[in-house]
Amino acid sequence: MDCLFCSIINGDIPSTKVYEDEMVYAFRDINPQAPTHILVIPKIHIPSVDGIDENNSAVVAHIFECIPKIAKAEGLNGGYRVVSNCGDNACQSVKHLHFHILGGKQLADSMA
Ligand code: DGP
Repeated sequence: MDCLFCSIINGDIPSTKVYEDEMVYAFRDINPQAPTHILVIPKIHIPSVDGIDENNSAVVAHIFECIPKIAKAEGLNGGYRVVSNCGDNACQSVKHLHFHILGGKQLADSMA
């Protein structure tokens, strides 16, 4: 399967890693939209939020255990935003489930 984020997990495409364990990989977004912009992804290929089900939701729960630890390590004490774009209307550009962590400044009040 030709997937950009699977290639990043495999190390075929370089990335700036901020966290990794047996289920999860987190790295800096190549086009940061905030002073801190990290992508947190499952190592298994799930195309989007739409692909989460009872067979794979444990990795999603684990991602949400990792996110506060990553945020703390990044010093995001003032708060941060977690976003996952799902599908074309949400402008999802990479079809591998990912959660954006955005922080390091006062973020916009509007999300859409
Ligand atoms: P989304 O639009 O929600 O699908 O977000 C995809 C994000 O992936 C976007 O913010 C840019 C980032 N991205 C795309 N290609 C690369 C890459 O090769 N390396 C890194 N680090 N980030 C990438």
